[in-house]
Amino acid sequence: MIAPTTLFALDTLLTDEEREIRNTVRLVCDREIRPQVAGWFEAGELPARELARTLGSLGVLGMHLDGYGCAGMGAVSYGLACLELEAADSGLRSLVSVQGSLAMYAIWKYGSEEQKQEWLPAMAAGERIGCFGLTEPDFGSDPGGMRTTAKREGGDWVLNGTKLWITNGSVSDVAVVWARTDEGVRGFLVPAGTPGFTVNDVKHKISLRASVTSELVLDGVRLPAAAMLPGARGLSGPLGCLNEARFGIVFGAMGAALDCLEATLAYTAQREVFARPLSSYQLTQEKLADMALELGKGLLLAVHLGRLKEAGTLTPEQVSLGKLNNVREALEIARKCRTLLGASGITLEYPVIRHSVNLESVLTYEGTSEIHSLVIGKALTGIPAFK
Ligand code: TGC
Ligand code: FAD
Repeated sequence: MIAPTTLFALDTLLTDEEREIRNTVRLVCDREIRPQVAGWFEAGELPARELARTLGSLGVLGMHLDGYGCAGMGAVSYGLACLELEAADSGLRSLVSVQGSLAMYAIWKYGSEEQKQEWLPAMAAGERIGCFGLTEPDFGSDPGGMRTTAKREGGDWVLNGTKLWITNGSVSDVAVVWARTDEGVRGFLVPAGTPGFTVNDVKHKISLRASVTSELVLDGVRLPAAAMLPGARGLSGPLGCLNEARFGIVFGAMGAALDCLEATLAYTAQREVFARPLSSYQLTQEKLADMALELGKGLLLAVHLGRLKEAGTLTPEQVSLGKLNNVREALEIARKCRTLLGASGITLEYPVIRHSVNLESVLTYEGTSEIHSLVIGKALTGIPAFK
């Protein structure tokens, strides 16, 4: 018997340091997260503050950024960390993606020196949490339509509007909020507790239950001029952050798929049907082979995109290729694994149904599969078909 990643000799593509990082993240997930994650999912609660400190000590928060207490690791190392985190639960990877690739990245890339000094070291350590408010109730795929406004009043900015579906919202110390101004879309740092800023959690989720999802309400929120991110102008500001988080998902989704496949290989080896192990039937083996193939292809694509990112040549369209393929295939793998587990597949005793319903969110956030198809379609034809 050979493990799916061994079949593809994936390790031969990785450096010693990358393998070590992957193994360390896996170890911490095995020890501190896996034993509890199904319980958090069932309860719909996440000990986010405690987890952020654990993840901060592990060094994965903003690990691909340089300076300000960040680890400055390569893209493949970051991707492998996302893979291991998402093998535990997509909600955990979401916490890390939003903290490191969206909130911290926005400050790191577009912030003033004072903003970086104030927030980044504490966020890298997991002592402070950030969220990223782009989506609104009526504008998800089309953030360019946003209604949240920021208006100048004397030396201050006054923000009004509502953001929805915001990961980490109610556990955040700072929200990166994108708003329309007279000079186009700009980003603002809104500290928790600012008068007029309220946060309400989204309840009754069936997916990503081990993740905090919130509504941010900005009602006359007054901020000093220094709260604006000076380096981000226009929609390219927030969209530039999305490239980072989408890249993490290219690896992360394969982590969820790998966890499903490993659980299913173990299950089908011990489950007897019609007096023989389920794994001994040709129909089962065809499913297992197809899943290992898609998993391996997705991992090879992820590492390839990671190497392009490290070389500084990765384009947003290439990130879309990875996000579209790997989330779509991970969801297919999770569903196929569920069939092999039979009735057991619908319980939280196994990770498969949890990954499957989580991946429904992953398919939608960070650009829906349709949006990524359109990005690729535009690249191939030169014709934007969004509108
Ligand atoms: P469009 O006119 O094409 O572009 C406006 C400006 O943005 C630039 N641009 C990008 N820049 C950097 N990276 C990208 N990927 C970019 N895509 C576009 C573009 O060059 C232009 O710049 P400039 O200087 O000329 O002004 O914009 P559009 O309004 O037609 O929209 C294009 C579209 C549909 C692709 C974009 O709006 C889009 O990606 N929509 C999807 C929105 C989305 O993904 N939202 C995610 C919210 S965050 C989230 O989900 C977190 S989930 C939690 C977790 O990660 O775990
Ligand atoms: P819509 O944009 O209304 O799309 C509905 C359907 O229409 C989709 O199938 C879509 O593909 C399709 N569609 C849209 N436009 C087109 C088109 N031009 N052509 C064809 N089909 C189209 N956002 C944040 O800003 N920060 C966060 O931290 C965050 N976290 C999230 C966490 C969770 C659990 C979830 C579920 C979402 C999160 N989001 C976050 C929001 C997420 O980015 C949006 O849900 C996503 O961008 C889609 O927007 P929407 O839900 O409004 O769907």
